[in-house]
Amino acid sequence: MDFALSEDQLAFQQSARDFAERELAPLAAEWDAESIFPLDVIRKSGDMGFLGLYTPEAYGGLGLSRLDSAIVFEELAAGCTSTAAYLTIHNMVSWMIASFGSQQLAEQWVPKMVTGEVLGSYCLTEPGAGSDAASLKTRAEKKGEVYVLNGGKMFISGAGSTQVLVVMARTGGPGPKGISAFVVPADAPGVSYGKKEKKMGWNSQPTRAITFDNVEIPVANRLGEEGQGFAFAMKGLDGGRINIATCAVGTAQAALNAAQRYVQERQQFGHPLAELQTVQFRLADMLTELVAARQMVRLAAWKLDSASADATAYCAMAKRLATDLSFNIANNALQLFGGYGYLQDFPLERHVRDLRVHQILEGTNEVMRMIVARKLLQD
Ligand code: FAD
Ligand code: 2MC
Repeated sequence: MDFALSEDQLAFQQSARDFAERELAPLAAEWDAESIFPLDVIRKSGDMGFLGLYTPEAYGGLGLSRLDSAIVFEELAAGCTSTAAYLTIHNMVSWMIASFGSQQLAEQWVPKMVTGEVLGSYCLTEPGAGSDAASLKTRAEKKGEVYVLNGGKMFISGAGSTQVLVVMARTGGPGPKGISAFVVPADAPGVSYGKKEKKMGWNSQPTRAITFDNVEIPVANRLGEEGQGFAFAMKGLDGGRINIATCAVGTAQAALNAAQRYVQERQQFGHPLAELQTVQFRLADMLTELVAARQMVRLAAWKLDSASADATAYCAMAKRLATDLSFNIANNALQLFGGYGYLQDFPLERHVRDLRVHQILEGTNEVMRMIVARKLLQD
């Protein structure tokens, strides 16, 4: 067993770190404050391969492993959590179309997604179906050569600014087996968007509800067979949860780096804060938990890469652990900054606001515990 990163992994990590320092970190506060979705920078990230990290090479992606991709996303998140997190969702969508769509459908959409000409959104959640995703009600009725979509989605990341939607909709009876997945052009007649939600964090990407009113899409836009959509959605989320977890770790690292510097500069009671053992102990715990979170994420990514039978449970464990620990690390870093941590002049309050939602989306941390406990009790 070798825990060291390979030369290739170190090179990916360095190029992602350089991109994050050059293109993301300097503008992250402004994007947050003004709710700017930085389309130009997102498209530029396509030149680096970041829009198709684990998308198959056949469609222009880099075809990296989940582990390699996690290393890259962690670095990007240290620059801007919210933008990096959107990149992960886009990667998940392009991977789903490439993996589960017909060759023709994949050729139609995926190469354009890898360059950034087309950006994607993942549409599972509905107003009445969040954690209980299999209860979703959006319907797709087959009428000849088309499906007619009716219903609504809630909380869709990127919505209104993306060009392609992967939509989970009901083609059959109740429950997960009645769900199919479709590729829907975001500007198809009958697709409409709600207001841009005002959020606590993740402000550099829009979040909107979507309504489908008699939206006609070709049968050829279905991913796989009828009834496979829920399993596809969950397979997408296995990797998505690693991504959300690794973005949390990257953000926690950025917060810890800031705190480490600050306590050595800030003087109170005649000496730097770093000389206080209570501060040292806090930093030691933050670093220990950060390393534990990162290793858990990498283990889960490796499980997914190895198609291990318990990969889903490991992805859930990693998402739960890393997002909880990372939120606490960022919150502790804010505490070490005292009142300054609460000011928008420093990045700590943004890190805390951005990380909070990592405990909620791509499955709440309660749902993660449910997945882990089911696996534990079934074995
Ligand atoms: P609910 O399911 O109503 O849960 C409310 C509370 O009850 C939670 O604490 C939950 O953990 C708890 N709970 C529910 N059931 C149980 C149970 N059985 N046991 C214990 N506790 C339980 N969705 C998409 O499809 N695509 C996106 O791009 C997307 N982006 C998002 C972006 C943002 C900023 C946000 C906030 C959400 C996004 N979501 C997206 C939706 C997100 O995945 C859901 O919010 C999440 O899955 C929870 O669903 P809910 O909000 O309906 O909460
Ligand atoms: N991979 C492959 N198949 C899977 C799977 C996975 N990871 N998870 C479930 N399935 C299959 C499962 O095997 C079963 O099929 P079968 O009966 O043939 O074995 C089927 O799907 C139904 O699974 P469950 O019986 O586990 O379904 P249940 O309704 O009990 O709920 C649960 C499963 C709670 C885990 C799921 O609804 C869930 O993940 N909820 C959270 C929703 C969520 O994560 N939303 C995120 C939205 S995206 C987002 O937030 C973004 C920011 C993009």
